[in-house]
Amino acid sequence: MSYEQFFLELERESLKVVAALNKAETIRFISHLDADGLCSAAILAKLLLKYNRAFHLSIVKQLDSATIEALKKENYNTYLFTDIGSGQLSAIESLLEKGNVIVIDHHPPDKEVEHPNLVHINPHKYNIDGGSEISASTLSYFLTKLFGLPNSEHLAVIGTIGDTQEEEGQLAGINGIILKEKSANVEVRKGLRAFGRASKPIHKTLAYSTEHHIPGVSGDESSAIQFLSEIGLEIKNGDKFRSINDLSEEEEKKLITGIIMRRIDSTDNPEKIVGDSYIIKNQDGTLSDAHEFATLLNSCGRQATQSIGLMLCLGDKNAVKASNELIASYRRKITKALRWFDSKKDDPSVIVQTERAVYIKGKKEIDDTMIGTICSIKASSDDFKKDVIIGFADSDNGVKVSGRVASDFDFNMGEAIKLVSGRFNGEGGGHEKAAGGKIPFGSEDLFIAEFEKQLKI
Ligand SMILES: [Mn+2]
Repeated sequence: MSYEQFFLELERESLKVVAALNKAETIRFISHLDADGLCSAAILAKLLLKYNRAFHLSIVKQLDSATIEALKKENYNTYLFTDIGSGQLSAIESLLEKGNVIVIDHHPPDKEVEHPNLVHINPHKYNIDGGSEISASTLSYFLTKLFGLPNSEHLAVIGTIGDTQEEEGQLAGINGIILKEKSANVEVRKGLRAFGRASKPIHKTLAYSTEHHIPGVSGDESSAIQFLSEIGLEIKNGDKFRSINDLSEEEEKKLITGIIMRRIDSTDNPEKIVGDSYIIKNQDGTLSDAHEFATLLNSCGRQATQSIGLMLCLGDKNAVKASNELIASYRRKITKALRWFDSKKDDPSVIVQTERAVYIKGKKEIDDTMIGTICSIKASSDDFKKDVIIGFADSDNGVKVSGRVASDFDFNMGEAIKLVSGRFNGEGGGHEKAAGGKIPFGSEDLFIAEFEKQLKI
Protein backbone atom coordinates (compact mmCIF):
# COMPACT_ATOMS: atom_id res chain seq x y z
CA MET A 1 0.00 0.00 0.00
CA SER A 2 1.29 3.47 -0.76
CA TYR A 3 2.05 5.80 2.12
CA GLU A 4 -0.68 8.13 0.90
CA GLN A 5 -3.26 5.37 1.19
CA PHE A 6 -1.84 4.44 4.58
CA PHE A 7 -2.35 7.99 5.84
CA LEU A 8 -5.96 7.87 4.63
CA GLU A 9 -6.48 4.60 6.51
CA LEU A 10 -4.91 6.20 9.58
CA GLU A 11 -7.36 9.05 9.33
CA ARG A 12 -10.25 6.60 9.21
CA GLU A 13 -8.89 4.69 12.21
CA SER A 14 -8.38 7.92 14.15
CA LEU A 15 -12.12 8.49 14.17
CA LYS A 16 -12.56 5.13 15.87
CA VAL A 17 -9.90 6.10 18.40
CA VAL A 18 -11.81 9.26 19.27
CA ALA A 19 -15.10 7.39 19.53
CA ALA A 20 -13.55 4.86 21.91
CA LEU A 21 -11.73 7.46 24.03
CA ASN A 22 -14.86 9.58 24.31
CA LYS A 23 -16.69 6.73 26.00
CA ALA A 24 -13.99 6.30 28.62
CA GLU A 25 -13.99 7.71 32.11
CA THR A 26 -10.39 7.01 33.03
CA ILE A 27 -8.26 5.53 30.29
CA ARG A 28 -6.03 2.61 31.27
CA PHE A 29 -2.88 3.33 29.30
CA ILE A 30 -0.07 0.79 28.86
CA SER A 31 3.16 1.34 26.96
CA HIS A 32 6.38 -0.52 26.36
CA LEU A 33 9.55 -0.16 28.40
CA ASP A 34 12.05 1.24 25.92
CA ALA A 35 12.76 4.52 24.14
CA ASP A 36 10.10 3.91 21.49
CA GLY A 37 7.58 2.91 24.14
CA LEU A 38 8.33 5.96 26.30
CA CYS A 39 8.19 8.35 23.32
CA SER A 40 4.91 6.95 22.02
CA ALA A 41 3.49 7.11 25.55
CA ALA A 42 4.59 10.75 25.83
CA ILE A 43 3.08 11.68 22.45
CA LEU A 44 -0.29 10.12 23.34
CA ALA A 45 -0.12 11.49 26.90
CA LYS A 46 0.31 15.00 25.47
CA LEU A 47 -2.85 14.46 23.45
CA LEU A 48 -4.82 13.21 26.47
CA LEU A 49 -3.54 16.10 28.60
CA LYS A 50 -4.48 18.60 25.90
CA TYR A 51 -8.07 17.34 25.96
CA ASN A 52 -8.13 17.01 29.75
CA ARG A 53 -8.72 13.30 29.68
CA ALA A 54 -7.93 11.31 32.82
CA PHE A 55 -5.59 8.37 32.37
CA HIS A 56 -3.61 5.89 34.38
CA LEU A 57 -0.33 5.00 32.66
CA SER A 58 1.90 2.00 33.27
CA ILE A 59 5.12 1.19 31.45
CA VAL A 60 5.65 -2.57 31.14
CA LYS A 61 8.60 -4.71 30.11
CA GLN A 62 6.40 -7.25 28.40
CA LEU A 63 2.76 -8.11 28.02
CA ASP A 64 2.49 -11.70 29.15
CA SER A 65 -0.68 -13.49 30.15
CA ALA A 66 -0.09 -12.65 33.83
CA THR A 67 0.04 -8.90 33.06
CA ILE A 68 -3.17 -9.12 31.02
CA GLU A 69 -4.90 -11.05 33.80
CA ALA A 70 -3.89 -8.33 36.27
CA LEU A 71 -5.21 -5.60 33.94
CA LYS A 72 -8.44 -7.50 33.54
CA LYS A 73 -9.04 -7.42 37.30
CA GLU A 74 -8.73 -3.63 37.38
CA ASN A 75 -11.79 -1.49 37.17
CA TYR A 76 -11.54 0.14 33.72
CA ASN A 77 -13.55 -0.03 30.55
CA THR A 78 -11.06 1.47 28.09
CA TYR A 79 -7.54 0.26 27.43
CA LEU A 80 -4.94 2.01 25.33
CA PHE A 81 -1.72 0.22 24.33
CA THR A 82 1.23 1.84 22.57
CA ASP A 83 4.33 0.07 21.18
CA ILE A 84 3.05 -3.19 22.60
CA GLY A 85 -0.05 -5.34 22.16
CA SER A 86 -0.09 -6.36 18.50
CA GLY A 87 2.02 -9.42 19.21
CA GLN A 88 -0.29 -10.39 22.09
CA LEU A 89 -3.72 -9.92 20.50
CA SER A 90 -4.75 -13.45 21.40
CA ALA A 91 -4.20 -12.61 25.06
CA ILE A 92 -5.66 -9.11 24.76
CA GLU A 93 -8.86 -10.53 23.26
CA SER A 94 -10.05 -11.37 26.76
CA LEU A 95 -10.02 -7.63 27.65
CA LEU A 96 -12.55 -6.89 24.91
CA GLU A 97 -15.43 -8.11 27.02
CA LYS A 98 -14.68 -5.28 29.47
CA GLY A 99 -14.93 -2.50 26.91
CA ASN A 100 -12.88 -0.78 24.24
CA VAL A 101 -9.28 -1.64 23.51
CA ILE A 102 -7.05 0.56 21.35
CA VAL A 103 -3.73 -0.86 20.19
CA ILE A 104 -1.24 1.46 18.47
CA ASP A 105 1.75 -0.71 17.66
CA HIS A 106 4.20 -1.65 14.93
CA HIS A 107 5.16 -5.18 16.02
CA PRO A 108 3.91 -8.03 13.82
CA PRO A 109 0.39 -9.09 14.94
CA ASP A 110 0.16 -12.63 16.32
CA LYS A 111 -3.32 -13.11 14.86
CA GLU A 112 -6.10 -11.28 13.13
CA VAL A 113 -8.82 -10.13 15.49
CA GLU A 114 -12.01 -8.46 14.28
CA HIS A 115 -14.15 -7.17 17.12
CA PRO A 116 -16.39 -4.11 17.42
CA ASN A 117 -14.56 -3.14 20.65
CA LEU A 118 -11.08 -3.31 19.13
CA VAL A 119 -9.27 -0.49 17.34
CA HIS A 120 -6.02 -1.98 16.12
CA ILE A 121 -3.69 0.41 14.30
CA ASN A 122 -0.69 -1.39 12.86
CA PRO A 123 1.34 -0.80 9.67
CA HIS A 124 1.68 -4.54 8.99
CA LYS A 125 -2.05 -4.62 8.23
CA TYR A 126 -1.25 -2.41 5.24
CA ASN A 127 1.88 -4.26 4.14
CA ILE A 128 4.14 -1.63 5.62
CA ASP A 129 7.10 -3.01 7.55
CA GLY A 130 6.88 -2.01 11.20
CA GLY A 131 10.48 -3.12 11.67
CA SER A 132 12.05 -0.58 9.33
CA GLU A 133 9.53 1.89 7.90
CA ILE A 134 7.67 3.11 10.96
CA SER A 135 8.23 3.06 14.72
CA ALA A 136 5.44 3.21 17.28
CA SER A 137 6.48 6.80 18.01
CA THR A 138 6.22 7.81 14.35
CA LEU A 139 2.84 6.08 14.16
CA SER A 140 1.70 7.90 17.32
CA TYR A 141 2.99 11.17 15.91
CA PHE A 142 0.98 10.94 12.70
CA LEU A 143 -2.10 9.80 14.60
CA THR A 144 -2.00 12.70 17.08
CA LYS A 145 -1.15 15.16 14.30
CA LEU A 146 -4.67 14.54 13.00
CA PHE A 147 -5.90 16.16 16.21
CA GLY A 148 -3.57 19.10 15.85
CA LEU A 149 -0.98 18.10 18.42
CA PRO A 150 2.19 20.09 17.72
CA ASN A 151 5.83 19.81 18.74
CA SER A 152 6.34 16.06 18.93
CA GLU A 153 8.59 15.51 15.91
CA HIS A 154 11.65 15.07 18.13
CA LEU A 155 9.89 12.35 20.12
CA ALA A 156 9.06 10.47 16.91
CA VAL A 157 12.72 10.68 15.82
CA ILE A 158 14.04 9.63 19.26
CA GLY A 159 11.68 6.65 19.47
CA THR A 160 12.61 5.55 15.95
CA ILE A 161 16.31 5.73 16.74
CA GLY A 162 15.77 3.89 20.01
CA ASP A 163 14.22 1.05 18.02
CA THR A 164 17.28 1.04 15.68
CA GLN A 165 15.17 1.69 12.62
CA GLU A 166 17.78 3.74 10.81
CA GLU A 167 18.70 2.38 7.40
CA GLU A 168 22.32 3.03 6.40
CA GLY A 169 22.52 5.79 8.97
CA GLN A 170 19.36 7.56 7.85
CA LEU A 171 15.70 7.66 8.69
CA ALA A 172 13.79 6.02 5.86
CA GLY A 173 10.20 5.15 5.06
CA ILE A 174 7.48 6.90 7.01
CA ASN A 175 10.03 7.63 9.76
CA GLY A 176 11.89 9.85 7.29
CA ILE A 177 8.79 11.89 6.47
CA ILE A 178 8.92 13.40 9.98
CA LEU A 179 12.04 15.38 9.05
CA LYS A 180 10.19 17.06 6.19
CA GLU A 181 7.34 18.20 8.41
CA LYS A 182 6.94 21.97 8.29
CA SER A 183 6.80 22.13 12.06
CA ALA A 184 9.83 19.84 12.57
CA ASN A 185 11.80 20.81 15.66
CA VAL A 186 14.70 18.59 14.56
CA GLU A 187 17.64 19.42 12.31
CA VAL A 188 19.72 16.89 10.41
CA ARG A 189 23.52 17.02 10.46
CA LYS A 190 25.80 14.53 8.70
CA GLY A 191 28.80 13.27 10.63
CA LEU A 192 30.36 10.60 12.79
CA ARG A 193 27.76 8.44 14.46
CA ALA A 194 28.77 8.25 18.08
CA PHE A 195 27.03 8.46 21.39
CA GLY A 196 28.32 11.47 23.27
CA ARG A 197 28.93 13.71 20.27
CA ALA A 198 26.95 16.48 21.91
CA SER A 199 27.94 16.04 25.53
CA LYS A 200 31.17 14.07 26.07
CA PRO A 201 34.89 14.75 25.51
CA ILE A 202 35.93 13.28 22.15
CA HIS A 203 38.37 10.75 23.59
CA LYS A 204 35.70 9.37 25.92
CA THR A 205 33.19 9.20 23.10
CA LEU A 206 35.62 7.15 21.01
CA ALA A 207 36.81 4.92 23.85
CA TYR A 208 33.30 4.01 24.95
CA SER A 209 31.58 3.95 21.58
CA THR A 210 29.11 1.09 21.51
CA GLU A 211 28.33 1.84 17.87
CA HIS A 212 31.66 0.96 16.32
CA HIS A 213 34.71 -0.90 17.35
CA ILE A 214 37.91 1.08 16.75
CA PRO A 215 40.96 -1.21 17.00
CA GLY A 216 43.46 0.06 19.56
CA VAL A 217 41.08 2.78 20.77
CA SER A 218 37.90 1.09 22.00
CA GLY A 219 37.79 0.64 25.73
CA ASP A 220 40.93 2.67 26.43
CA GLU A 221 40.80 6.42 27.12
CA SER A 222 44.54 7.05 27.01
CA SER A 223 44.89 5.25 23.66
CA ALA A 224 42.03 7.39 22.41
CA ILE A 225 43.91 10.56 23.45
CA GLN A 226 47.04 9.20 21.72
CA PHE A 227 45.01 8.48 18.56
CA LEU A 228 43.59 12.01 18.49
CA SER A 229 47.04 13.55 18.82
CA GLU A 230 48.34 11.28 16.00
CA ILE A 231 45.70 12.55 13.61
CA GLY A 232 46.36 16.11 14.76
CA LEU A 233 43.22 17.04 16.65
CA GLU A 234 43.24 19.26 19.73
CA ILE A 235 41.28 17.58 22.49
CA LYS A 236 40.90 20.75 24.51
CA ASN A 237 39.74 24.25 23.93
CA GLY A 238 41.54 26.20 26.67
CA ASP A 239 41.04 23.96 29.68
CA LYS A 240 37.73 22.57 28.51
CA PHE A 241 37.49 19.24 26.71
CA ARG A 242 35.92 19.45 23.26
CA SER A 243 33.01 17.29 22.11
CA ILE A 244 32.59 16.12 18.51
CA ASN A 245 29.97 18.81 18.01
CA ASP A 246 32.70 21.37 18.86
CA LEU A 247 34.81 20.25 15.87
CA SER A 248 34.79 22.19 12.63
CA GLU A 249 33.56 20.35 9.54
CA GLU A 250 37.17 20.00 8.38
CA GLU A 251 38.27 18.54 11.73
CA GLU A 252 35.40 16.09 11.82
CA LYS A 253 36.37 14.84 8.35
CA LYS A 254 39.91 14.29 9.67
CA LEU A 255 38.51 12.30 12.57
CA ILE A 256 36.30 10.17 10.31
CA THR A 257 39.22 9.41 7.97
CA GLY A 258 41.39 8.49 10.98
CA ILE A 259 38.77 6.04 12.24
CA ILE A 260 38.23 4.50 8.82
CA MET A 261 42.00 3.94 8.55
CA ARG A 262 42.01 2.20 11.92
CA ARG A 263 39.10 0.03 10.87
CA ILE A 264 40.62 -0.87 7.50
CA ASP A 265 40.54 -4.61 8.31
CA SER A 266 36.93 -4.49 9.37
CA THR A 267 34.45 -6.29 7.15
CA ASP A 268 31.96 -3.52 7.84
CA ASN A 269 31.21 -0.99 5.19
CA PRO A 270 33.47 1.96 6.16
CA GLU A 271 30.60 4.33 5.49
CA LYS A 272 28.75 2.74 8.39
CA ILE A 273 30.47 5.03 10.87
CA VAL A 274 29.01 8.08 9.17
CA GLY A 275 25.40 8.98 9.33
CA ASP A 276 22.84 11.56 10.17
CA SER A 277 22.71 13.18 13.59
CA TYR A 278 19.55 14.89 14.69
CA ILE A 279 19.83 18.10 16.60
CA ILE A 280 16.76 18.91 18.66
CA LYS A 281 16.09 22.63 18.62
CA ASN A 282 16.05 24.67 21.84
CA GLN A 283 17.76 21.96 23.91
CA ASP A 284 21.28 21.56 25.34
CA GLY A 285 23.68 18.67 25.86
CA THR A 286 22.30 15.15 25.85
CA LEU A 287 18.76 16.37 25.24
CA SER A 288 19.83 18.19 22.08
CA ASP A 289 20.98 15.04 20.32
CA ALA A 290 18.36 12.48 19.33
CA HIS A 291 20.78 9.53 19.56
CA GLU A 292 21.86 10.51 23.07
CA PHE A 293 18.30 11.16 24.14
CA ALA A 294 17.31 7.71 22.87
CA THR A 295 20.12 6.02 24.80
CA LEU A 296 19.15 7.97 27.88
CA LEU A 297 15.54 6.77 27.55
CA ASN A 298 16.60 3.17 27.01
CA SER A 299 18.67 3.43 30.17
CA CYS A 300 15.74 4.94 32.09
CA GLY A 301 13.53 2.10 30.95
CA ARG A 302 15.95 -0.58 31.85
CA GLN A 303 16.68 0.79 35.29
CA ALA A 304 13.08 0.92 36.42
CA THR A 305 12.98 4.70 36.45
CA GLN A 306 10.57 5.08 33.60
CA SER A 307 8.90 8.09 35.17
CA ILE A 308 12.11 10.11 34.75
CA GLY A 309 12.21 9.12 31.09
CA LEU A 310 8.61 10.04 30.61
CA MET A 311 9.13 13.42 32.30
CA LEU A 312 12.09 14.12 30.03
CA CYS A 313 9.91 13.37 27.00
CA LEU A 314 7.23 15.69 28.31
CA GLY A 315 9.85 18.42 28.66
CA ASP A 316 10.19 18.51 32.46
CA LYS A 317 13.48 20.26 33.22
CA ASN A 318 13.67 18.84 36.75
CA ALA A 319 14.15 15.38 35.32
CA VAL A 320 17.43 16.35 33.66
CA LYS A 321 19.63 16.15 36.75
CA ALA A 322 18.21 12.81 37.82
CA SER A 323 18.75 11.48 34.34
CA ASN A 324 22.46 12.41 34.28
CA GLU A 325 23.11 10.17 37.26
CA LEU A 326 21.10 7.45 35.55
CA ILE A 327 23.10 7.51 32.39
CA ALA A 328 26.33 7.32 34.35
CA SER A 329 25.11 4.24 36.15
CA TYR A 330 23.82 2.73 32.90
CA ARG A 331 27.30 3.13 31.40
CA ARG A 332 28.84 1.48 34.44
CA LYS A 333 26.46 -1.44 34.00
CA ILE A 334 27.36 -1.81 30.33
CA THR A 335 31.09 -1.60 31.06
CA LYS A 336 30.73 -4.24 33.78
CA ALA A 337 28.76 -6.54 31.47
CA LEU A 338 31.30 -6.11 28.66
CA ARG A 339 34.16 -6.90 31.06
CA TRP A 340 32.37 -10.03 32.16
CA PHE A 341 31.92 -10.95 28.50
CA ASP A 342 35.63 -10.45 27.74
CA SER A 343 36.61 -12.61 30.69
CA LYS A 344 34.43 -15.46 29.37
CA LYS A 345 35.18 -15.04 25.67
CA ASP A 346 37.27 -18.22 25.47
CA ASP A 347 35.08 -20.30 27.76
CA PRO A 348 32.96 -22.53 25.48
CA SER A 349 30.60 -23.39 28.33
CA VAL A 350 29.55 -19.73 28.43
CA ILE A 351 30.12 -18.47 24.88
CA VAL A 352 29.01 -21.12 22.40
CA GLN A 353 30.07 -20.59 18.80
CA THR A 354 28.57 -22.47 15.87
CA GLU A 355 28.93 -21.99 12.12
CA ARG A 356 26.54 -19.04 11.93
CA ALA A 357 25.85 -18.06 15.52
CA VAL A 358 27.27 -16.98 18.85
CA TYR A 359 25.29 -17.86 21.97
CA ILE A 360 26.01 -16.01 25.21
CA LYS A 361 24.86 -17.89 28.30
CA GLY A 362 24.64 -15.10 30.85
CA LYS A 363 22.81 -17.09 33.57
CA LYS A 364 22.68 -14.92 36.71
CA GLU A 365 25.94 -13.16 35.92
CA ILE A 366 24.43 -10.77 33.45
CA ASP A 367 21.43 -8.61 34.23
CA ASP A 368 18.38 -9.62 32.18
CA THR A 369 17.86 -5.95 31.34
CA MET A 370 21.40 -5.75 29.92
CA ILE A 371 21.53 -8.86 27.75
CA GLY A 372 19.76 -7.23 24.77
CA THR A 373 22.16 -4.29 24.88
CA ILE A 374 25.16 -6.60 25.00
CA CYS A 375 23.82 -8.54 21.99
CA SER A 376 23.35 -5.28 20.07
CA ILE A 377 26.89 -4.15 20.89
CA LYS A 378 28.36 -7.51 19.90
CA ALA A 379 26.27 -7.58 16.72
CA SER A 380 27.83 -4.31 15.60
CA SER A 381 31.39 -5.19 16.67
CA ASP A 382 33.97 -7.27 14.84
CA ASP A 383 34.58 -9.71 17.72
CA PHE A 384 32.78 -12.50 15.90
CA LYS A 385 32.12 -12.69 12.22
CA LYS A 386 28.82 -14.49 12.65
CA ASP A 387 25.34 -13.93 11.27
CA VAL A 388 23.38 -14.01 14.50
CA ILE A 389 24.00 -13.30 18.17
CA ILE A 390 21.77 -14.84 20.83
CA GLY A 391 21.99 -13.95 24.51
CA PHE A 392 20.45 -15.63 27.55
CA ALA A 393 20.06 -14.26 31.07
CA ASP A 394 18.07 -15.45 34.06
CA SER A 395 15.11 -13.28 34.97
CA ASP A 396 12.41 -13.65 37.66
CA ASN A 397 10.28 -16.22 35.88
CA GLY A 398 12.49 -17.84 33.29
CA VAL A 399 15.43 -17.26 30.99
CA LYS A 400 15.27 -14.13 28.91
CA VAL A 401 16.39 -14.63 25.30
CA SER A 402 17.61 -11.80 23.08
CA GLY A 403 18.51 -12.23 19.43
CA ARG A 404 20.10 -9.95 16.85
CA VAL A 405 20.92 -10.46 13.19
CA ALA A 406 24.51 -9.25 12.84
CA SER A 407 25.04 -9.43 9.06
CA ASP A 408 23.15 -9.18 5.77
CA PHE A 409 21.94 -12.73 6.41
CA ASP A 410 18.33 -13.02 5.26
CA PHE A 411 16.78 -14.34 8.46
CA ASN A 412 13.67 -13.45 10.44
CA MET A 413 14.80 -13.37 14.09
CA GLY A 414 11.31 -12.57 15.41
CA GLU A 415 9.75 -15.60 13.70
CA ALA A 416 12.62 -17.89 14.71
CA ILE A 417 12.57 -16.97 18.41
CA LYS A 418 8.79 -17.21 18.50
CA LEU A 419 8.86 -20.67 16.92
CA VAL A 420 11.71 -22.09 18.98
CA SER A 421 10.62 -20.69 22.36
CA GLY A 422 7.10 -21.91 21.58
CA ARG A 423 8.47 -25.47 21.59
CA PHE A 424 9.30 -25.05 25.30
CA ASN A 425 6.02 -23.36 26.13
CA GLY A 426 7.95 -20.12 26.14
CA GLU A 427 6.92 -16.80 24.68
CA GLY A 428 8.70 -14.71 22.10
CA GLY A 429 8.69 -12.59 18.98
CA GLY A 430 9.70 -9.20 17.67
CA HIS A 431 11.21 -7.74 14.57
CA GLU A 432 13.17 -9.30 11.72
CA LYS A 433 16.56 -8.10 12.93
CA ALA A 434 15.98 -7.87 16.69
CA ALA A 435 13.72 -9.95 18.90
CA GLY A 436 13.35 -11.51 22.31
CA GLY A 437 11.60 -14.19 24.26
CA LYS A 438 11.41 -16.17 27.44
CA ILE A 439 12.06 -19.88 28.02
CA PRO A 440 12.02 -22.08 31.13
CA PHE A 441 15.06 -22.08 33.44
CA GLY A 442 17.87 -24.34 32.31
CA SER A 443 16.64 -24.86 28.76
CA GLU A 444 19.38 -22.85 27.02
CA ASP A 445 21.06 -25.89 25.45
CA LEU A 446 17.78 -27.28 24.14
CA PHE A 447 17.02 -23.85 22.71
CA ILE A 448 20.42 -23.73 21.00
CA ALA A 449 19.91 -27.18 19.44
CA GLU A 450 16.49 -26.20 18.10
CA PHE A 451 17.62 -22.77 16.99
CA GLU A 452 20.51 -24.27 15.01
CA LYS A 453 17.92 -26.16 12.94
CA GLN A 454 16.30 -22.83 12.02
CA LEU A 455 19.65 -21.51 10.83
CA LYS A 456 20.09 -24.46 8.49
CA ILE A 457 16.83 -24.01 6.58
MN1 LIG B 1 8.87 -0.01 19.18
